[in-house]
Amino acid sequence: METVNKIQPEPKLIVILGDQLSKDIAALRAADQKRDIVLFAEVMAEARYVPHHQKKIAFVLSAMRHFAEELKSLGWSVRYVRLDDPENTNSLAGEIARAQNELKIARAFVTEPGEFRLSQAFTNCAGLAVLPDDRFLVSHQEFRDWAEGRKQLRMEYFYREIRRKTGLLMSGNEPEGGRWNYDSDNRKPAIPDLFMPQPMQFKPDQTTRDVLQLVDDNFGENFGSLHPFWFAVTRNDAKMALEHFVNVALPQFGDYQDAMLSNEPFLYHSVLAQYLNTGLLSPMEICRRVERAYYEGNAPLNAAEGFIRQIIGWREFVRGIYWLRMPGYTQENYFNAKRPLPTFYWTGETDMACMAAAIAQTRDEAYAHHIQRLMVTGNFALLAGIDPAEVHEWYLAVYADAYEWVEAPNVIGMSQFADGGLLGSKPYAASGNYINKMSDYCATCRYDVKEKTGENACPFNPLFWDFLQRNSDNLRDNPRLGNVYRTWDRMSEAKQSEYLESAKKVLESIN
Ligand code: FAD
Ligand code: DLZ
Ligand code: SF4
Repeated sequence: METVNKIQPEPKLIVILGDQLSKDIAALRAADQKRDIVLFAEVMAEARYVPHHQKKIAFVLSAMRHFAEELKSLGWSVRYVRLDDPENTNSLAGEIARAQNELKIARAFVTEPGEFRLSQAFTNCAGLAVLPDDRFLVSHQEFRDWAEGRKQLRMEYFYREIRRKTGLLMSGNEPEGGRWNYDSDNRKPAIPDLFMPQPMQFKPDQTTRDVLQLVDDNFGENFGSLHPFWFAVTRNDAKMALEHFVNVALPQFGDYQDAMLSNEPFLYHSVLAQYLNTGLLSPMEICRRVERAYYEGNAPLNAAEGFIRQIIGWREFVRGIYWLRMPGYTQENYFNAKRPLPTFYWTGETDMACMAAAIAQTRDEAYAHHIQRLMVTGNFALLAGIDPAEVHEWYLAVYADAYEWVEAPNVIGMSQFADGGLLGSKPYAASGNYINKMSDYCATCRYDVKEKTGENACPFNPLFWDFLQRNSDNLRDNPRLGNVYRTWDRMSEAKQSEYLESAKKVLESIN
């Protein structure tokens, strides 16, 4: 009898990064469970490329360990390299090469990394194939095609296309309720409420406690409080956090989306971005759940639409911008702003009550919601002329949800206008009046928000005018700023000098 010598395909190495913790990730779908080896590596290069908040490192490493255990329990062969492994080469490229070498595996597969620096590093890895990351709704090519030939890129038009593509909150070809965007209904200041919802909190298990010890030992000097640590670190718990958000906070999410309140770091926000960005949750499952809440009568349309827009609109849009403009995007500096980041961004020691509150909760929770990031810490940096590269590094370091693909366009583009208006039609610059309208911070502040100049004036007030003056060449012709420049032009010279003098004193004091 003739024997047939079947050639067995060689095993592959399947690389899973710390923000790819999903069973549906492309590299795992390309794997053969019976033959291939899945690699996870905790490495110093990833823990140190910016001085991450302690909670962020703990979250990522614990979620990696839990996901690796889950895969093992499902029958996968897993090679898990811990941070304190004496053989650890401490870079992802190094660990891929070491695994290939030790396991005698030539071919490796990874899903495309979210950050440009890592995607560059992987181009030099022998035998490594990079698969597209299809956790997003829009591919790089689709975004490039959409952007091609447009003078300005505006999220709103992009968003409408994704609504049509996904069918989310659509009634046939029309948006549910007849309008695409209910943002104008979403600007109420919040009212203190004894029953304010809080995000769901989880008790650390033994795996998380081990990681907390590791983080304390290795990164104890980093910014941020490690304890209490309450993030979900598994998909099951993250799903519970989603369910909790939909039930307790979503109905008010729309109305109070832009509000800020002392001692209420989360308000009606979902606090899901860290789960979404690491793959514990997927964008469509979150959006479908929120859409269902609307159709079942458990959330108003302005909340459901506002929330879904953030995910299928802003989140996809900023990712498109990042890959369209990298490399180079993180160095853009339209206003040529040069001032170093003030130390109080790290210590929180400032008399400005809004800044102190946003920084303190960033330190405690590795979290601040969008309006705090944009209109408090971001606005101050913009007005004060802080070097956008330093601002970018700070944001990348301090939030549990921070990855460059989403952080950089929000900071360089939206918040600092350092890309000269690619992402936004005008800078998000505001005086103290905006913060006073949307928060209760000013009531307890050492500064007076109604004072325009002088020692007791809210620093945002003179800085606002100083910013517009300093950057007049770049901004005066912006049609959306016509009114503010006309107001400035109508001021007496004495008043103008008072503003500029006052701003100078503020800037001297922050140095
Ligand atoms: P919610 O307010 O509940 O919003 C729901 C979801 O929508 C978020 O979880 C997030 O996935 C998405 N989303 C909302 N706004 C945006 C946006 N502008 N861009 C992209 N996605 C958005 N988001 C990050 O995920 N990582 C970052 O590093 C990051 N850095 C930012 C820096 C600045 C200066 C600014 C202005 C915004 C930044 N954002 C970032 C966007 C936004 O502030 C956060 O996504 C949000 O605060 C996370 O909290 P949440 O989950 O409670 O969001
Ligand atoms: C954020 C992070 C940290 C702190 N540590 C690791 C790690 O040790 N190993 C790993 O694979 N990923 C880690 N990550 C996530 C990566 O930085 C992330 O995959 C890249 O920034 C690409 O988005
Ligand atoms: Fe912030 Fe100015 Fe209000 Fe103080 S007065 S909390 S500095 S906006």
